Amino acid sequence: MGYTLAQKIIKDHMVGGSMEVGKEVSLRIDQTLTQDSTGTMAYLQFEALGLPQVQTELSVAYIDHNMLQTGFENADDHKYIQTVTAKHGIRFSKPGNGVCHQVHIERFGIPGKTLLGSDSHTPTCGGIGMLAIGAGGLDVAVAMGGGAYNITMPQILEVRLVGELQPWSSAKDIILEVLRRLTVKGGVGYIVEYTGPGVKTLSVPERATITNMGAELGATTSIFPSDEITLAFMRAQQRETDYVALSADSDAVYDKTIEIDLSELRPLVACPHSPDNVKAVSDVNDLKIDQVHIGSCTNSSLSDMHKVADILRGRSIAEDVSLVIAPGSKQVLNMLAADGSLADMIAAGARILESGCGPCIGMGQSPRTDGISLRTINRNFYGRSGTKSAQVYLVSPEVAAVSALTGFLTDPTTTDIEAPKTVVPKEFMVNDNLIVMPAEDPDTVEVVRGPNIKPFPINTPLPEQVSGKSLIKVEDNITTDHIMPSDSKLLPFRSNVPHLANYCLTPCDPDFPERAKNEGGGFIIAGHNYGQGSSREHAALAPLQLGVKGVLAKSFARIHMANLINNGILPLVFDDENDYDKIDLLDELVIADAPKQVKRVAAGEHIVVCNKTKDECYTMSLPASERQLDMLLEGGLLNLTRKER
Ligand code: MIC
Ligand code: SF4
Repeated sequence: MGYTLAQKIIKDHMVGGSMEVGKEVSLRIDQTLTQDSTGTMAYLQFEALGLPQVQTELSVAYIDHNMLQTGFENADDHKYIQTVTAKHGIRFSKPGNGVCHQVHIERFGIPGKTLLGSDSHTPTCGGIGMLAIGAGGLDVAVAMGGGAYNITMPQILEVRLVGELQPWSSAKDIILEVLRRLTVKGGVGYIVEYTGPGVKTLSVPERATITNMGAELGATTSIFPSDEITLAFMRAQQRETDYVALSADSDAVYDKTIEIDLSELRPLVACPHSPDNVKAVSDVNDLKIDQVHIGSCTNSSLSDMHKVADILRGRSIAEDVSLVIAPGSKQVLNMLAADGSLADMIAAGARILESGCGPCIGMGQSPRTDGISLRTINRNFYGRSGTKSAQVYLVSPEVAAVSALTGFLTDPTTTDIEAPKTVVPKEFMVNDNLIVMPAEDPDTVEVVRGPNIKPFPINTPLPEQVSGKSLIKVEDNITTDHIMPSDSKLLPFRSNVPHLANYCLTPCDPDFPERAKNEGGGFIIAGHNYGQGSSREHAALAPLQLGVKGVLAKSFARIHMANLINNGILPLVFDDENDYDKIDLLDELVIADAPKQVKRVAAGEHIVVCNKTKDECYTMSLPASERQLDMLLEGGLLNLTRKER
């Protein structure tokens, strides 16, 4: 029996564990990336681990999220990251160089290698056949130090593409169709592999849009084969020597297969407030819009921008619409400037933003009260734009640009505008002058720490009895944007957990932080897919700061569950989902003999949580590997790693 592409890369990088589905497998990590909003914490943790130089083949630190310098905080973090990376052998991508995933695929990604990134959209590099996985900052810190990254061996979901996209349909519509069919939890426990004759019709930037937004499925990662189209892209980036041809064996076996006929896809839109709330644009037509944002790591490549420029050329945006465009990287922006496309965008009325995440993470351009914003980004979670009452719709760059002209969400097939084609240039403009190489003499580098960098909470070993009240009860699909909101006011405090903790879970319940403090900590009660979305470790660190000891949920999202365990917080899953209904706010919960119970999980036993208020007990599973159980016993990965030294 042959291997799928992902299985081949896993096999090549396996340093321990087993490739049996559901078992833990340890992977050697070739490359890492961090971005600034998770990176500051990742480097503080790297320092706390006492590691000298990075052990990876390549590690890059990007500045792309915290780009609004409305006070000293962000600039201080930039300086800290620049100096700490210089000292430890990491390349530094300066602010202005672009969004981490866009730059990484342009300049660094290599087919067949492993990439671990402290950002959930790291799978973007799966577009060139890399096994690229998003993780919490601490996992990335350990990988930088040469440690393995452990995953639960996923099943492989094949998405077989046939046919060819029709004019006005886009790569974005392919991934929106996958989301429509599978939902935001449909990818949990899977790697998504794209196969079939339709693959050859898609360029690298199109493939990258699809693997990028695979994060919204909850998948471990997504991957395309590496073929002559990949080669042409890498040659155009002057990186031909990094190319390796890769594909699945012809007799590979997939755990599940879905087929998409590209020729049947029509322009799609994800409606508020979830990326899987997908409809045909023609079914929502005529929605009046206030704002259009084109950019983000999903749709900011040069070919996306060229399509937008083609649509805007010689036309003018609607009176009531604000159009903001953020090209994904300096390379993209520079080439748009050189070939005149930027002038076309400006002439049409676009507001050009610097190359970074910007509005995607609420760093500026928040819509008006009750505003309708059309965005090419990947997440339309509640409140993420920075305006709670805003409604964000996710679309392709083509639909976004046409709608900016009409002032309404518009199905472009109904207009007389000519559909633009996806063209990847034969040669990209290569100029890496915003990538700073690490210091040749690290000992001379002084790491500069601004006053906003505060000590982060570290848990203590698991006590004999874990007890506390139920502090909040939330529904299904709670995102990390609910747990630890991030906008222009909060993002500057990513290195100040005590401050951030005051906003923890406030979109669900404004009183939660205060209650948690007054009660001396306790438990969070949650529905399915708790913690979907971002890799931000702050969604575990802020609850830890507030004394949260465990989360009792119907199910968890992958990265968030790992982050909870890394920080010594118990993620427990109801054996009987009806027990969720039995727990009320402020019920008193107790896990007796906690260390003994946790140790017995390795032998297949479940954890008993007793509700003293109701005088009843619930059995719960603790979906953790043996190593993760050790972490929980020690109070987190940092404590365990230090102990093992
Ligand atoms: C996001 O898109 O939600 C982010 C902001 O890039 C996050 C990282 C973070 O919270 O800093 C992610 O995707 O992991
Ligand atoms: Fe940045 Fe948005 Fe991409 Fe996250 S999803 S990395 S915030 S552009």
